[in-house]
Amino acid sequence: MKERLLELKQEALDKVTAAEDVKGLQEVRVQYLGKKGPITEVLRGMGKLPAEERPVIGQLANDVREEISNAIETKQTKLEEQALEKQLAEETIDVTLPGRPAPSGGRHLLTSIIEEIEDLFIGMGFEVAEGPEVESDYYNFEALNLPKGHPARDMQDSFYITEEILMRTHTSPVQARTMEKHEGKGPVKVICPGKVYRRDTDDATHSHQFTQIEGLLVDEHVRMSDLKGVLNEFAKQMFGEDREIRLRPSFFPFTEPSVEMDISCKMCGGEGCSVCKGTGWIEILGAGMVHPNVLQMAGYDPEKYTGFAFGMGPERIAMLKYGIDDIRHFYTNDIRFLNQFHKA
Ligand code: 2U9
Repeated sequence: MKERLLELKQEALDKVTAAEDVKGLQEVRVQYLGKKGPITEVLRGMGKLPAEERPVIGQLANDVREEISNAIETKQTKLEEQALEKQLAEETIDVTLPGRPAPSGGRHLLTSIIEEIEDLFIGMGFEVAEGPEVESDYYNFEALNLPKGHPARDMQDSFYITEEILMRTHTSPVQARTMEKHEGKGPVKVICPGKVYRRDTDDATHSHQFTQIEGLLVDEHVRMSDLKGVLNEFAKQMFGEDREIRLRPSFFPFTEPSVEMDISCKMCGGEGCSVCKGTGWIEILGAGMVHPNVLQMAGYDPEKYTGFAFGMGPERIAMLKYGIDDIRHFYTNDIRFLNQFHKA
């Protein structure tokens, strides 16, 4: 019986040594120390032994059991440490490695240009005013000296929703609404950015939806030179101190007199090139002194108040500034285009 126990002990200890993982180890434990295990078997056979041998065998059996159990504990701890080291080794993060940049979005180029223009005029004391994109025929046309049937209405082909409701074709109705809110009293100094809609076929320079920024200043004694001063300041800050501006006569139903403002061409410095079509000048915006009819309809006495207004297309300014050849890039959200103008 004693040999059998020692044989079992060696057998079990060899298996503990050979065990490669905790699971294998558990199997050894169950196989040798379990209720149906051979050592338990031996102890059950104790009854057949001579009485004087029982304590010896009993003690040996317990020693063997204990030795096997300790060997299993020790091996289990070792296996768990090895497993942890292996896991840590696999999980070791080389903090010197560059992190995977989280793809971050950025401001859309159009948003940046609009904010840049807004900041320039806010710097000159203008406030930003906004209004509804679904507008009434009155505020979009009538209030701007474009009575029903006026031919100039066709210049702005419109998306009508009902006889009297349409998608605004410019942000001018916002200025008309703003003046009305002032009830003919005191200065109005606002810029009005926003989306506008024209029933146009999209191509490289036209889009059925685009943005505008218009401005209005109404007060007593406002003169054309004030308009020129503000536009000159805008051009210099937006396009560079070295740029010249020129005002050419033009026509808009809601301003009289009306002008268009050009800036000297950056590519050729005014000599004439493909960008400025040989003129040396690039048209940027339209402007003029607010038409007395428009002041009147908004409740301002044109004998007491005068004003100037201007309007520009941010897409056009972005296309000039960055040499973009197709207005549709602003709306088709092609990541290859957007990624070129990442402003945080
Ligand atoms: C009120 C009075 C006058 C706004 C003006 C322009 C000239 C102009 C164009 C710019 C680019 C339209 O999108 S565009 O082609 N706009 O040239 N806009 S004066 O005049 C106003 C507006 C409101 C009450």
